[in-house]
Amino acid sequence: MSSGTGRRRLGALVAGLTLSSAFAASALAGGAVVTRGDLHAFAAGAGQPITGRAQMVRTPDGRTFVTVHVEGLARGVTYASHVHKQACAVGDADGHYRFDPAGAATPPNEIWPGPFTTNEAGIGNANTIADGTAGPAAVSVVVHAPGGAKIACADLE
Ligand SMILES: [Cu+2]
Repeated sequence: MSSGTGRRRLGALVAGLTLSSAFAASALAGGAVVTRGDLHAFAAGAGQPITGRAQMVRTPDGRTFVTVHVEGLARGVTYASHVHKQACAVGDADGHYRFDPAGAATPPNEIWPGPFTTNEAGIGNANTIADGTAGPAAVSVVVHAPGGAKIACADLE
């Protein structure tokens, strides 16, 4: 009698382990969604040979990583960078992407991979991790000059 109970408990334990490892495998197999694009100068940044790239990774566990690498900027200057809600060619990428469109105009409701300060070669790197999966309107990354002007943009595709 007691050994029968033991076997049922063991059976339940094994079933539970099998279920949890199956879940872990599917979560790993889920994969991340990656969008990226090259930076190019906007009209306000014309004259500066701005190049670089931006990348967004939407992770299976519901976070969003954004990285930006920019070259051709002034040396030792701090620039702002944000995820914007329109393509670069549409109204200079329009305004900032927001998780909640009616919410705050700052992180964590917006995604800001910056500010960042360039090195002596005029190169800047920035990254951020947002809690939440960016929606389909998170389509571009804009770099702003210290005064706020939009000087460069990358379409995330
Ligand atoms: Cu911006």
